[in-house]
Amino acid sequence: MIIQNFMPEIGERSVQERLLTCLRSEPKTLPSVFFYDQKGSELFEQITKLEEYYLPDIEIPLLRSTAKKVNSELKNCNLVELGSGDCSKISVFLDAVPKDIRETIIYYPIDVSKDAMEKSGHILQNRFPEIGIHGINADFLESMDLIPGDRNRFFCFFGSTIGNLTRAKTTEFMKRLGQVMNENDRLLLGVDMVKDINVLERAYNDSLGITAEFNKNILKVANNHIGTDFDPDDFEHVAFFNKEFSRIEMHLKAKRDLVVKSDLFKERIIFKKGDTIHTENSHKYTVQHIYDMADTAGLFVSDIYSDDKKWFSLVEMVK
Ligand code: AVJ
Repeated sequence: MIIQNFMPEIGERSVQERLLTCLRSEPKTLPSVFFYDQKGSELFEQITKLEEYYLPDIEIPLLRSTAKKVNSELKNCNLVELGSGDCSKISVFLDAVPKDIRETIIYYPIDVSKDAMEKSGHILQNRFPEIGIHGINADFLESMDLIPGDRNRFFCFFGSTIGNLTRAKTTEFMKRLGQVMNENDRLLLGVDMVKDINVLERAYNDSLGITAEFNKNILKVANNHIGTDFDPDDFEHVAFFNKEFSRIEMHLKAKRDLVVKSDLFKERIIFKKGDTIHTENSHKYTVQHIYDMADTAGLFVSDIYSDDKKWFSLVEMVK
């Protein structure tokens, strides 16, 4: 296994600037990438096991059944996974691909976290010694053109991660991918589908309150970076389906008037009771949205693999 590093050195200073800019903006926001410190990643892990959080329960068997259907397309390919994380999804996917095909694959995980990649890459390599692994430590939005086009490329973007991007970012991402892809390349994109609003809202308002804790943990992450004195107990977890934008939105709502101070800067962050911090969007798609997305990218939808209830889809696109 080799890992190539393309991450620019992002100083703590610019991380602080980013957080401050978000908290100064109106309405206030905190970017969802900041959920995932050690504690946040543990809480997310717990979310994936919740009865109400249906996504992994559906996506994992779907990864397996889809891998079986597309495995002939994987022969001699560069298998690129955008945002590979802990490699658990690709592991399920590859497990359903016959060994004689796996032997011909070179896997290119792309992720911002070098630690996660080293750790999960080794686990994957032990499980599938026949696969070449070439890790790319980079932001997937900036790095899809780093993958050699000497062989057919099979791009994977699992886990509904695309759902966290804004509409504008999604368009930018799809356009770039459309430019990078060649005639023989393919894309397999995981998207969570629009469904009964109660099912959607329950998935982000679980009865054990784990999602609430996950949401509030972002305030502790902010405290660690910018020395603020946010008390998570001063905020209420709010998650609802915004029909107009077809997305679950998560917010933190101030339970009372608050003044947040920091050791690092003089300015105060003022909250009136009921003011919110927008922490996450999780877009949900219709078949129409899927075709529109392909259109923007100059790609064609060649297949949509879904579960029986059509709750989640793995969309295959070609140029
Ligand atoms: C990891 C982005 C797929 O949007 O459902 C889970 C994150 N947020 N519960 C999602 C999340 C609240 C999750 N993704």
